[in-house]
Amino acid sequence: MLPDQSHLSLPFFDATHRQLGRDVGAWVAAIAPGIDESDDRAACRTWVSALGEAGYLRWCVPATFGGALDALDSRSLVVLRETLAFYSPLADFAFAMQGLGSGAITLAGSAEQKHTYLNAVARGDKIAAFALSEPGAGSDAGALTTTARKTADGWVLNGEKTWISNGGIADFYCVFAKTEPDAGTRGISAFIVDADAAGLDASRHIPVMAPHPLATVMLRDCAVPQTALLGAPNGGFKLAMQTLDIFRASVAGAALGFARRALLEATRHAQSRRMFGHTLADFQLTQAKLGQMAADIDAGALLTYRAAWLRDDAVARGSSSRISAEPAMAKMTATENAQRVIDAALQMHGGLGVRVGSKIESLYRDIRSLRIYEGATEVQQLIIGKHVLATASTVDTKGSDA
Ligand code: COS
Repeated sequence: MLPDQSHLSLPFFDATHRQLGRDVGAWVAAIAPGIDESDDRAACRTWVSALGEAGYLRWCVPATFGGALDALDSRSLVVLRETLAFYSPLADFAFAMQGLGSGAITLAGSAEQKHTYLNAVARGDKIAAFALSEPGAGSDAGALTTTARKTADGWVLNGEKTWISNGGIADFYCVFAKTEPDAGTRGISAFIVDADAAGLDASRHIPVMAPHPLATVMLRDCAVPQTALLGAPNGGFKLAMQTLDIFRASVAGAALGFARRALLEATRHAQSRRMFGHTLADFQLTQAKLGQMAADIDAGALLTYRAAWLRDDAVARGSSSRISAEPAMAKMTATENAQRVIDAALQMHGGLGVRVGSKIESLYRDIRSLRIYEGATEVQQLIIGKHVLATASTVDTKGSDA
């Protein structure tokens, strides 16, 4: 089963995206059925190796350090995640976390850091993780309390990071910690901490409704060398936000993959299920529902492709202007709409939809966390709202009120 990829003919994409979509679709369709996903951590390791071997992790890093293209290409990330998610949420997760976990190194790493980590990420030899959230700092990321204290040899980190994707299986963590505790968001720095660093404990696995590697990471007098500092001292908050700006559109891509799969499952079910002497698809009630689902998916898709295109276009033009509101709109709309689409698809399946082990039942669980991680819907609203306020103040309406 190959998904309909007609959306790749939209002008947001070029021939390389269309080819990438076809290639990864054929690849993942062939390999997914053979991968045992009953143990999420083992499955993620398998997916990282497979994605690395097939060359798809090269889209997570720039060409100089083993990547496919000179710079991260948001549209490729969206195409890859949308297609992987259609077949396997864990394949998508494994791919995405290699990008998010190494994104801060791509943006701000020294040549040596990039050489050490990015090449290995692209091959699938090192598993990456992004460690920002804490028990008291989720949406309010700036409230984090993990500290990094300067010593003669480097830094000593203390604190608790939680909800860390790939926690427990990662080879390294990009950790955000306070280096100037009284300076708010301007007192946070980023560090690369290897998983085997003394004082790092990622053994507390967090079980969740759609199982994937997730853990709490304790840092107790965790000493790292001076070279572990990532980017500018006290520039960590902005670096975290910039990293999220890149990957939020790709979360939207994953939501599209889930939603497209749910729509296909629902459509096929409606065409074959008989009731009252007809198929389910014969009823206008069903047709209206399918129509709404398709439109909801396309609304999220267009915002997603726009966000990715805007960023790629800015990079191509050498523009450093911030693009935050559009990825936020994409993530919010695509994930919220996907939740509604999957719920409608489940309803259409009736009892079959809630049977544990059915595709719709697992999609119903898989989509839920996408509305929370990498910035909950409410955070996206905040980002968009701030943008609206800032934009309004630049518009001059004098003389147009008469
Ligand atoms: N790019 C560059 N700089 C950014 C930025 C971005 N996307 N977003 C914020 N900044 C800068 C601001 O310009 C500001 O800079 P100055 O200190 O120079 O003025 C600074 O960072 C602080 O910004 P702001 O005041 O907007 O920060 P807040 O503490 O109000 O937080 C939100 C803003 C809520 C948007 C932020 O905390 C956030 O994104 N939270 C969600 C975190 C998240 O996604 N967690 C999931 C982790 S991965 S599962």
